[in-house]
Amino acid sequence: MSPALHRHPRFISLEGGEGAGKSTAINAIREALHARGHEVVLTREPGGTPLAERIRALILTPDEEVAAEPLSAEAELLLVFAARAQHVRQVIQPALRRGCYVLSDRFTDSSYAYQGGGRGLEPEWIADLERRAVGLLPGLTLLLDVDVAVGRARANGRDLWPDRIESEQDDFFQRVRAVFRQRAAQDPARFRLIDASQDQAGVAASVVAAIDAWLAQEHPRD
Ligand code: Z5A
Repeated sequence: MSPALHRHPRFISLEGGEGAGKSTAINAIREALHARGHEVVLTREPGGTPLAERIRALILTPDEEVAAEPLSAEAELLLVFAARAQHVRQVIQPALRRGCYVLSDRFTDSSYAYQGGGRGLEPEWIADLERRAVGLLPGLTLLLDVDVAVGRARANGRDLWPDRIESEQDDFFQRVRAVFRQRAAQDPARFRLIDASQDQAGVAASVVAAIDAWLAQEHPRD
């Protein structure tokens, strides 16, 4: 029998496509939790530990800059899970044991969306890796949802070179968005869908309202 997934109430993830505004939103959540007296650990995926950040570089650096061969979809999936296995054990679980809230910019839902939806790998394989290598589910996941063209235009406005995944075409990102939305619809107890087409202040207000409602529901005495 494969191991079970444990959903932790102090573990919160943010998900969404490119340019959805996760960076601004995560800072607004951190401030809201701090203001309520909670200790918060902010982290991200792929990455979050020195070793996992090195794996992140392998995943995101354009192929020609790493080696004279393309990274296969299967190797990409195993690399995101190698990074996550380290991240969970080195950072997330210890912080949760200390009583902190953990806010992660992306987690396993991104693997279902990008490697499952985008690359076409089997969700059953991802689910098996999730149970065996991770074993942990966020208590709350905020999905920042925005039209692909809008998100990409925002990201392109930053004047940075696109990384290996950002260099994919629009149809890849449409499949990514569809999987995120499908997962949110299938698990309404965990997901909150945030309209990320609003301006930054509007998105920040929506995520903080979602956090407040969730704290009141999960931790009525906080
Ligand atoms: N990946 C994967 O494939 N599998 C996995 O399992 C995991 C990840 C965990 C790196 O993630 C890549 O890893 C990602 C998925 C893959 N690839 N892609 N594409 P990342 O989170 O580091 O990269 P990202 O999603 O591409 O980050 P991003 O584009 O920076 O998204 P964001 O954090 O949501 O955006 P932002 O930095 O907050 O904002 C981007 C720009 O838009 C910035 O100039 C803002 O000022 C502007 N912005 C933000 N919000 C707004 C609003 N509301 N209005 C106007 N302008 C805005």
